[in-house]
Amino acid sequence: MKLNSFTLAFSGDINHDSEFQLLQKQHGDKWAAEDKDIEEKLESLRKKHGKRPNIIHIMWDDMKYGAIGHPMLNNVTGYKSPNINKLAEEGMTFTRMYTEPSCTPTRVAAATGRQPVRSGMIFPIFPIHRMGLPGSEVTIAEVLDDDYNTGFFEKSHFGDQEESYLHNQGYDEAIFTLYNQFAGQMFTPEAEDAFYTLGWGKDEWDRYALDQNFRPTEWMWAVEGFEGQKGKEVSTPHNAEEYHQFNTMAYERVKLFIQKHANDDKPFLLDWWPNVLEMFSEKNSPKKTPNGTASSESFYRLDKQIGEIVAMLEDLGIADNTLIVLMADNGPMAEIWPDTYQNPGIFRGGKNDFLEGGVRVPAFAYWPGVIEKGAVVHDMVHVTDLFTTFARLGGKMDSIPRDRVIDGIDQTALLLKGDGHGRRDHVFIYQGPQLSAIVKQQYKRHFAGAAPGLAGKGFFDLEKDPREEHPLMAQFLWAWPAFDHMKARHEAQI
Ligand SMILES: [Ca+2]
Ligand SMILES: [Ca+2]
Repeated sequence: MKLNSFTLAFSGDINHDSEFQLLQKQHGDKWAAEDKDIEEKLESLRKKHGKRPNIIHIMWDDMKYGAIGHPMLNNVTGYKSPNINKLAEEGMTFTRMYTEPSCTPTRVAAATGRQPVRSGMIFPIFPIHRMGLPGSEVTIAEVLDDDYNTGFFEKSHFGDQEESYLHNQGYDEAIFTLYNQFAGQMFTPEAEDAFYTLGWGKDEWDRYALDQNFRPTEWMWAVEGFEGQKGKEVSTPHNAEEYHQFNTMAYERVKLFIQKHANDDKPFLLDWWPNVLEMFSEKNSPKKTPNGTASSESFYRLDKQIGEIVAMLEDLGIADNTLIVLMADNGPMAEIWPDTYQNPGIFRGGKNDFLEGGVRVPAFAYWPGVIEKGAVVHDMVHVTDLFTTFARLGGKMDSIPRDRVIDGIDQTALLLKGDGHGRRDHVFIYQGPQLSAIVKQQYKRHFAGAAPGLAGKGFFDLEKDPREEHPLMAQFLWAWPAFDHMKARHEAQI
């Protein structure tokens, strides 16, 4: 009976996207057998530790693929990430982790297992957009529910509606910013004095400005809340110092959360999405990284904090029952050179691009004794997969809603069995509402800017041409209908 219930829970009853359904038809029997092994392994871990695994998801901003994860890369980029390099050496490096191309969309995708086009959260939210993650979306904290202690810390970017607040989206406790670092750093009198931002808070109005409500002045940056209670404002910085005070406080709360729940009967889910990388305000002197920009200096601070967190897990004796997933939320932001962007690195493009540089990010997983040491996996993963994988690890696949399409695929097999055990060979790359490109296996087709009619020269072989510099048509006439069918299947479900 038990066997049947988990077989059912892992297979057809989740309303997966059509592309996964095709894969499942081809590989379902093999995957069901694998799932049986995996369930036995998870069950033996549960017996050993007396509970299901803790899950920590650390996701920072805007970093190019290949900036960190190995001393060789650090030498080339001028970043310093000794702690993450060590986790990569002792854990798993993903070489095809795909995100959405900007902050809010990726964060929503991670939390809900759904591409943001399905919830309308298709662009980064700023003060005061008056929009946010709809309450009807089901987050991973709502899925894990009372079986897990759930905490969210630092940058949500889920928007400024109460229903989008994390303590109203299933998290037991949350301290979070509604917007991004721009708001915290640039919508301040100090930044306006330095002309980082124009026309934000100055009260001298042009005498021709008739509409006194055009420029919003009342706004709130960060909120603290507990499930079932009303949230309260905790920070709306007036200068860089107050901005950093909030981030420091959020980090302290991350540590307190781990200490508080380490020996609890229930495991925990900790989403720590820090306000790193920074745009302007990390002014270290002397510089601590050879690169020296705001982004590399602030990332060095995060890397140190990550090292402290891992040491804390070890001291508390819970490191081997804790999965940590570490990643960036999208590619580098080209708008501010050189503080947030020096060059795109191996791939081409950056934040908000449909090119690989926009959506293929540095990503690692660490789970001592469970994930193979030094694993490098080339299987494709999309950020939505974390939702479904965390639900599986938490034993809550049955709580994933069945009334909507779920893009996230359970990738537990990849974590536990390694390279070649992924269950995805495709990603759909959106810019806002527009499906701009599709990757299937090693092939990619650009749709953005393509004229209708002929196939167009929008086909790429990413193994031979990772920078997408040699658009082809004739060689890929076989792929023209294949991608057309794939696009039609996908759009029928939107
Ligand atoms: Ca971002
Ligand atoms: Ca909800």
